[in-house]
Amino acid sequence: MATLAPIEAVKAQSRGLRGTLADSLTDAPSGSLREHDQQLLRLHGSYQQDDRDVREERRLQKLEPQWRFMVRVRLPAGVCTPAQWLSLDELATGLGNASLRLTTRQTFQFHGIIKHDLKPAMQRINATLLDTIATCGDVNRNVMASSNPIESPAHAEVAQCARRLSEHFLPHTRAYHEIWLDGAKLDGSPEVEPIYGASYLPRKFKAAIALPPSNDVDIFTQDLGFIAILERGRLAGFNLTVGGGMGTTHGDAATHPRLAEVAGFLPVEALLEVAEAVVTTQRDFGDRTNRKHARLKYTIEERGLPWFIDEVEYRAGIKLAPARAFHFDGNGDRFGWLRALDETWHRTLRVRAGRIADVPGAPLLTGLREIARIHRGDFRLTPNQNVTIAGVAIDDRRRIDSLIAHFGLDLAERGTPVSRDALACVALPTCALAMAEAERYLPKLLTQVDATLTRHGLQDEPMVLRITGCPNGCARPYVAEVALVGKALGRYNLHIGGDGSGARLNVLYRENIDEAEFLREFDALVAAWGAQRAAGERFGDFLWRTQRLPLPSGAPGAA
Ligand code: SRM
Ligand code: SF4
Repeated sequence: MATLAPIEAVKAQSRGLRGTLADSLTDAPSGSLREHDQQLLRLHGSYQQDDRDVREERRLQKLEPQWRFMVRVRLPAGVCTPAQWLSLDELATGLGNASLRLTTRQTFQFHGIIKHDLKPAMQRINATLLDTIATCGDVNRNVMASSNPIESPAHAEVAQCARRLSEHFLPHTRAYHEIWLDGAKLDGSPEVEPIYGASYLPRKFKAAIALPPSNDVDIFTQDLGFIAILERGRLAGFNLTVGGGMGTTHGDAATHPRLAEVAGFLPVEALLEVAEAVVTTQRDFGDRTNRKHARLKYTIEERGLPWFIDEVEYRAGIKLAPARAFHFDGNGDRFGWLRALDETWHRTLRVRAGRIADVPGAPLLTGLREIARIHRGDFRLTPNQNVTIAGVAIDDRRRIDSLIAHFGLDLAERGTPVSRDALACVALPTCALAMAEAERYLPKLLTQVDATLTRHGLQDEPMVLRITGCPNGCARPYVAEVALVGKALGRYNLHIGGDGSGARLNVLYRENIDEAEFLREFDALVAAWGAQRAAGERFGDFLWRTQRLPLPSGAPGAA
């Protein structure tokens, strides 16, 4: 019989995620935590990292790596108040690396926190009525929901459903309160985890709710998804989607990205029961022996969707109805001022690669701070690493506009469609798994991509471009029309052929290419697109129609 992955024992023996974290935090003089505690820390919402830019230099100097901590906030549906924004900004400036990083799952990350400041950082986040519980690790992560309130009258209901899901799947252990908030210490056996059990889930687990026509949450990339179905403007229920995931490993054919499948329709009242049935089925049947094979997508792939649906229906005590019709028209954000049905206004600002910092000529952190000082609505972080200034009264628009202009926050309006929609994961220097640059390379890459599109007169056409520093897929690259996936420093795999709404996987087109090779390939493809496209045809659709990409087996026209 295959043996359990080592982390299974760490979780099971952690006494409800306590481990020796409290002691590790005060261990002197290292800036690191003990090894097992580093793994447990993730379930509390933080990662131990080191600054890879100085790793080699410090090794040569015989110094320990420059240990720093990343902290991720739990923010269901990405909604926060201006007061919370200001507190998080203060925390980033005081204890972090003076930047707020908006993630592809609609929340904030802090980078660069030293061990000594980790507990104060957690306490300050809690003082803003937010927390970081279960934002990393083998649990249900931050629950996403379509971000733009103008799209539908059901937006508030959907955001509320995301909050309910997030709360429902919070671990029951009081370890977080004990360790970070000086809550009363456990006396006796650890708390029972009614949903997760002592070993939590076999792997990370991700849930989202999409509100058509927007697929900004990339619903088909999620383990568990709910596509909101409206009847006469009211939320009638959801189509359930299961088994999506992006992560893969270069050279390991047993791993691959996968699109979720639509399993059926459920009424709103059954949301928690069905979600819990999906989670507990994965808890009981997910592969705990091989971390690369432990996501729900593999459980479903191997046992089949009919088996999975039977199991979920049995556990939830309901029968799913046939899925209802739905339509997505894109997975990007909508920019500029838009009026919602309640007469409030919303403006989405482009934040390149989600990084909010003050850099010469672009004081984003200061600009958004000034907006937060006067804003009376809320902020919505989008799944595309952008931020919406939401719920603005008509009379406040002028003041906000003048701050946007003053601080140069109108990147969306100044950029091309491809630069507005592009995503990049964090990668170097903080991500331990990065093989190549992503966030730091994005500005240069976009300049070159824009130049290519302009050369062929296509600069005003939309195109979903994403880049990641490794194949794990944190910017959901495998549903982009063009994606660069890091292989080594300066080298990427080129994937092409997504459909612009997150409903089709792209295809590996060239392996391990450098910038010059990418630009050559891209130029040739764009030239053909410009010359032969049907009216309004998107880049990805053109590539499929004209079979310019290696067709996956089973696709129409494939060998
Ligand atoms: Fe991710 C691991 C950053 C969204 C798939 N991801 C990591 C770590 C923690 C690296 C590590 O394990 O040491 C990265 C930290 C970098 C840093 O310095 O901050 C990291 N992931 C991110 C973020 C910040 C990317 C971003 O630029 O916004 C996103 C944080 C989301 C959040 O707020 O929770 C982020 N990661 C995603 C997504 C997209 C999504 O969830 O919608 C994916 C693909 C979807 C999926 O999970 O299938 C994703 N991250 C991974 C994987 C591959 C998982 C797999 O099934 O193989 C890893 C590695 C792992 O788990 O072993 C990973
Ligand atoms: Fe790091 Fe890879 Fe995720 Fe990028 S895709 S943040 S390099 S794990």
